[in-house]
Order: sequence, then C-alpha cells, then structure tokens
Amino acid sequence: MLPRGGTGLFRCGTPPLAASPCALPLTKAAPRGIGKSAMDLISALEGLVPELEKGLGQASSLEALEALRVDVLGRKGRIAQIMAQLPSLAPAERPAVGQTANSVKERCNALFESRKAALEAGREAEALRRFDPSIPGRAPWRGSLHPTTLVMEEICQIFKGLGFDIASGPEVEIDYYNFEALNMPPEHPARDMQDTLYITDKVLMRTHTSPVQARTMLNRKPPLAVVAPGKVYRRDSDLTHTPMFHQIEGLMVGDGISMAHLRGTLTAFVRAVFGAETQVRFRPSFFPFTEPSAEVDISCCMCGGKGHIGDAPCRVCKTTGWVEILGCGMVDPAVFEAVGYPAEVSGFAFGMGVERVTMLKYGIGDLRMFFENDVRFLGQFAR
Ligand code: 2NL
Repeated sequence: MLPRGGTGLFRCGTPPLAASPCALPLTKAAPRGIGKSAMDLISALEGLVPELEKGLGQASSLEALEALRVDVLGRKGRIAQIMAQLPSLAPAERPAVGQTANSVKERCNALFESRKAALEAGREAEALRRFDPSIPGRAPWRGSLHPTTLVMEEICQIFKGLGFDIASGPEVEIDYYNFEALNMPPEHPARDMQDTLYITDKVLMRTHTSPVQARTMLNRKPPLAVVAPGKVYRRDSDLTHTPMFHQIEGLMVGDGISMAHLRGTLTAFVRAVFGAETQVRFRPSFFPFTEPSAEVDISCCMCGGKGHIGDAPCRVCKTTGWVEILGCGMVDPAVFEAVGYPAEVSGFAFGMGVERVTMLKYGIGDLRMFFENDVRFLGQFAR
C-alpha cells in the first residue's frame, strides 16, 4: 500500500487535507462579537432532538433512516455545522456548548437505534407474513451427462474389462493416418470431396477414429488391444446423418488372432450392452481396411427379435427381428505393411457409431434429439 500523506508531517493513514490546520472550516466562523452566542448554539443543538424525533416518525425505510442519520450526525451534518461555530465563542463559553453537543449526539444516536430496531422488526414480520411453509419445494436443477457420453463411457468400460487400452488422437488429421495407412490410396472413392471435410490438400477432419489405431501401431509393437473413442466428421447432413458424430473403433493384434476371437469379443460386448439374451449374427461385407469383413446384427432389442410388438409391426427393426450395430473384419495385410508390422501378425478390427448404439439401447427414434440439447430429453439420463 502506498504511504498516505508521505511527508511524515501527518499521522500515517490520515489524508493531509482533512487533518491540516489550513483546512477551511465547514461553516465560516462569524467574527467575534457579531456571531452567535453560546445560548444560540445550545438551543440550536437542543432543537435538533425534537426535530429528529419528528423526522424519524416519518422515515419508513432503513434507507431513509440512514439518510437522516447522515444529515444530523454525519461528518458534514447539522451537529458538525453548529460545532464549526465554536471558535467564534469566548474560550470560557465553549465547554458548555461542547457538553450539550455530546449529550445531543447521545440522545440522537439512541433515537436512531430504537427506530432502526423497530423498522427491522417490521421487515422481518412482513417477510414471515409472506412465508408459506406449506408451499411445496422446487426441485433443484440437476446436471446430467449427455447420453452419447454415457454410452461411450459404458462401451469403453466393457472393452477395458476385456483387456483393451483406451487410446485417443487428434480430430484434425493428416491424410496419411486417416486414409493412406488404412489402405485407401489417393484415388480411393472414400477420399472424395463429397465425403470429407478438408482443411487443406493434406489436412482434414478425421472421418473415423482409425487414424488413432494407425498411430498406436506406429508407436507400439504387437501384441496390443486398443479402443479409440471420439468425434469424427463427414461431409453429410440429413435426417439420419450429422457432420459430426461419435465413433468407437477397436483393434486387437497378436499371434494367431482369428475371426473366432473377433466373434467372441463382439458377442461378449453386445451382451454386456443389450443383455445376455441378445442374439448375434455376422454378415459378409466390405471395408477397405479389413479382409474378410463383416457386419454385425443383433436381435432387435425393441421387439426381442420377434419383428412385432403384439399385433403392431416393430418400427426399430422394420419387422425383420434384426438390427445392424457395427462393422468389423480381419485387418488387411496392406494396413500392417503400411505401419511396418511383420507379415506374420494377424488382428481384428471393428467400428461402431455411438449415437446409433445409443438409439438402439434407449429406443430413441430421431437422431436430431442428440443435437437439440432439449433438457426434457437430456434430463431423462440424469443418474
Ligand atoms: C463401421 C465399420 C470399421 C475398422 C472399422 C480398422 C482400423 C484399422 C485397421 C483395420 Cl487401424 N480396421 N477399423 C474395421 C472395420 C470396420 O468400422 O461401420 N464403423 C462405423
């Protein structure tokens, strides 16, 4: 803190002007002889008490009370103004005026205090009169995790339990990790401007989380098992597609990893999310980075695989009894070659859309629910 009145002439903390003997008196003292007499000052002081009593009776708020207090007892208030005339009295007359001033101050303070207490008591009584203890309480707002986040965490926990590590990587990727290393050379149709959000020629928003696995393989030797959750981006926007969505991809590489490991792992995963009764089927498919490839269907969790709920056709599986949940396959040797793994290694990989899994798990019919942030929807996932 800066020293105040820094010359040392004044007590520390006292502004020099206020304490200075040169400061102007608040009310100019009348020249001796033609000024007010001691009696004048005493009766002016005494007159303040009944006047204040009247003012206090009219003050109906604590704010008005305070204004009144400043007017009478304040540093530039009425008492101070009267006392400023003290120097014009003969020294012998001054003590009597001083004593009156002290006594008037005391009485004024007492009047203020009692009026203040009365006003405060009135305020409290008014608040109590309005308070209705029979009104039911308002439930406080509770935050909740987004359903996509909840399901993404649940899926990661399941794979952790199966021995997988969780890996992450950048959402803004370079061409090489997103496409080239995954067996999608420059002329591959998936690289079309129509499908991918490019930042520059070589830099893009990742279209899947596979580049995380590609980076993991470049940094680690087999055996390994990782899942990569995160946001991915496509140049796509309609009722069933959003430019950003969430994906979880998994990869297991090691000696003699086979389609049987893939099937066992994914069956265990599906039953952990959708229940032990869930049936699983694998259909042949194609992905550029796996060979052979498959799509995995599960028995419909809405109708239990019957295709109908009572007499009504099931809207989730469109009466087929099956719904597609993910894609998978045995990692293409071209991918292992790109990351410098020896030709003998084998592995499986899979990928799924988290919004899709969430829609199936909770019977959500409309993808737009995930992005509208309507608390009536989100609040249903509060735990
Ligand atoms: C889908 C299908 C898939 C993969 C992702 C993958 C990653 C590496 C190597 C080989 Cl590093 N494959 N990922 C494999 C098959 C399917 O995703 O429908 N995703 C939503």
